[in-house]
Amino acid sequence: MDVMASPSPVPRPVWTRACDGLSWPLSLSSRPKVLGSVPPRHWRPVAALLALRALRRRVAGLVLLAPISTKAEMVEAVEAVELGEKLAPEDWRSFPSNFLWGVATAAFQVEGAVTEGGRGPSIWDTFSHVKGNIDGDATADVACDHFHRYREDIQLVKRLGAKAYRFSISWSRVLPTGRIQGGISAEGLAFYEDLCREALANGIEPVATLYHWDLPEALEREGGWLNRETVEVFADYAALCFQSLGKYVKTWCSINEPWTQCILGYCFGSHAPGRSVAPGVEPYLAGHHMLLAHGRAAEIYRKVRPEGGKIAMVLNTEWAEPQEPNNLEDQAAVERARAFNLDWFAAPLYEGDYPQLMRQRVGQRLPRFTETERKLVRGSNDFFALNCYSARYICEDNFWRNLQNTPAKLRILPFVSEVLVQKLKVALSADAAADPAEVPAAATGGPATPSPQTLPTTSWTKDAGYETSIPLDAELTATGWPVAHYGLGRLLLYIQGRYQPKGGILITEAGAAFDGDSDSAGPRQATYLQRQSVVLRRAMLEGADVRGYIWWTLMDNFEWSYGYSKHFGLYAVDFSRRQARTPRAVVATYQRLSRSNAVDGAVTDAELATCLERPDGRAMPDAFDCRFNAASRLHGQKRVLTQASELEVLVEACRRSGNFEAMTQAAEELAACCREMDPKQPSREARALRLCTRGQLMLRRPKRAIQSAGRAMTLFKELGDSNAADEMRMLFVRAQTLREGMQAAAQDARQAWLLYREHGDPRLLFQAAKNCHDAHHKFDDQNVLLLEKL
Ligand code: PNW
Repeated sequence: MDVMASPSPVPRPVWTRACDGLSWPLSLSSRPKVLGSVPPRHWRPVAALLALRALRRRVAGLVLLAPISTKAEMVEAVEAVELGEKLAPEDWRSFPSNFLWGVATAAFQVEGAVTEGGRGPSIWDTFSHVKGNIDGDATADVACDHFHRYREDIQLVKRLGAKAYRFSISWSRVLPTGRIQGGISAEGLAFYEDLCREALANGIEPVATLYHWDLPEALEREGGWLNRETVEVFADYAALCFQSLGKYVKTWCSINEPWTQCILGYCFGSHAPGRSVAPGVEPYLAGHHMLLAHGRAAEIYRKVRPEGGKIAMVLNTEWAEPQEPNNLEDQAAVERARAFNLDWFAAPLYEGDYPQLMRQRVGQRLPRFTETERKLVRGSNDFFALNCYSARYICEDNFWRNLQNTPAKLRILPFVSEVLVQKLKVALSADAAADPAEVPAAATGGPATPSPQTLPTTSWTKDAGYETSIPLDAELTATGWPVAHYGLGRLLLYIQGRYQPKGGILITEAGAAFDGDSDSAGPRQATYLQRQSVVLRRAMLEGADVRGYIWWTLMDNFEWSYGYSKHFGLYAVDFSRRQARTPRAVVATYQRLSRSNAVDGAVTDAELATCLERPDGRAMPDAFDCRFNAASRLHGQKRVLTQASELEVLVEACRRSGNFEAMTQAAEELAACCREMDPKQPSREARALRLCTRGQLMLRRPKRAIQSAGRAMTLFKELGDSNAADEMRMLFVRAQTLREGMQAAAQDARQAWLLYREHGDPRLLFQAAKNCHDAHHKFDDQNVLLLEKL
């Protein structure tokens, strides 16, 4: 079942639910009761909350806990009390006693020793040795030298007070050719056995990932994840690992971040195996095989599983938040973002198939599960393993929004490898001088470049069809990911609501890298960790069943295409001084957190109360959240509402809640519906068109406003309502003026944009974006008048 069909599964926060069904007037005697029921220990959060709310609404001089005289104040107090009760049990700071604090690494990123003990090469060895693929042309040949220093590293984990160490097994270290038939490396297996024993001897639970992106190169040559056979080869490898390490490891991760591998590896080509030849086909195929491979591993594990043993596929996503919460198109874009990221893998695992929305948009290119495969995959996760680093604003993908968001996007440009730039140049250039031979071919870390004629016409990006942006003032981490803790909380609640995962949620990765030396980066990381713990606790109090939190990463390491330039480590590693490890400021924060197993005492109740809210304070309007959201979801599924009466209710609901975007769309549909289904009721259509014209003008959509005003004018004339016809004429003229104004500004914007494309001066880009913005907002003043009429 697609989430779009069901009403929002996440329970709405208690403070918006608190007043449902509250009837007014409340008897006077209930007033003291309300306040009297606040146990003293809750006064502080209640007071803090009242103050916060009062501030937010700019109500000057609301005296805390003073006699309440208005309904609004009463409602506020009731909400606050309930919130206080729920959020502030005396020990809200404490995590459950068995909460798993951990730290993570991955084989390729830390081990080094790439040719020792008979280890075979992996696709990442190949990819990273191609000049231009990795920032600074770094390789992971030595990395942190964890292979030789794991004992020392386990001591670092111990010093943190961490209870778990998540590491990954290098497939080609255990099976140099990827296959059992190619020989098992005893030395490779022994390394992981020693590592587990060392961890356990130090009171640390080993959490093992079978596959963290380093596919044996030998398998890649046979098609890698595009080859169905890899599913069975992986199953054999998994069985071997369960057999030799099963006595030590009770928590298994099968495959790490299929999304990242599929998109960066098979769509953008910025990760191994560096493919972007068929970005509308290969990512889906690779992902499909990864799901099946996980399913087979889980099936095998069930047969040998020891007491308490569990396995899950590790999924990653950023929280997707509509850039403009009132904008229906943005809401739809958010639905797409969810479907094409987390739900792409979570829906098959928990619901037995890809999201319906994906099926609709990808069609035949999206593989299908047979009945047996569906059963294999569905229910194969013993817990929900989640990696989450950020949140983003999502919006519809069109020229204007792209342009408007360009300055923000310029801030988050990731590392673009030389190889990619070169490939793009060749692909886009019709110029025969560009020599495709300069571009590495498949065997050296990426397939041959497509010629302009064979440029792919489909891609995951197009299928997903959404744009991401971030506010210009948002704090960014070194990888350009916005710091947005609320996103983690909302994501956890989304997962809990939609998938209700048995075995709870284990955060298998979260963390941040910051630029600068230890002095500047350390404290920012420390703050980051502390805020994460608050959001985590809050989401848990709201019902998210989170069982543990594993920080990425123990120490700075080979950060994939970024080489050694991004520092996620709790410990800094000096790669020029024999990989010396030094604790960052965040270590002390981590230690306090894991040892006290509680949110720091300095964190206030108010911080807890607001930590799920987006920083700009914009929230979904109520009607959007419930009634309208449900209807718009239906709409998204093309189950168009055909009854005029249903649409009328919808229009009214949106109008009341001030959701003009949605109201306008619904009114537009209502008008169309009246024309088609009820041609005998021109007055109904005319009324809908009037509302819709006003809305379109408000939303600065003059072209549509001209159309609807024109038709409404004719209808009102026919109906003999000259007042209404006059109003429509006036709106018609206004729409025309608006269109001219916008066209002029649009031309300016395009001009600046083209100049920027030609000269590359970013100031021109900003100019273009500003023109674009001005064009959109030029007529805001006039709209105030319209607003009053709605
Ligand atoms: C994850 N993206 O990778 C991995 O699991 C880790 O190995 C990695 O070091 C960590 O996050 C930090 O980057 C990702 O571009 C890499 O969206 C890139 C993306 C996402 C996850």
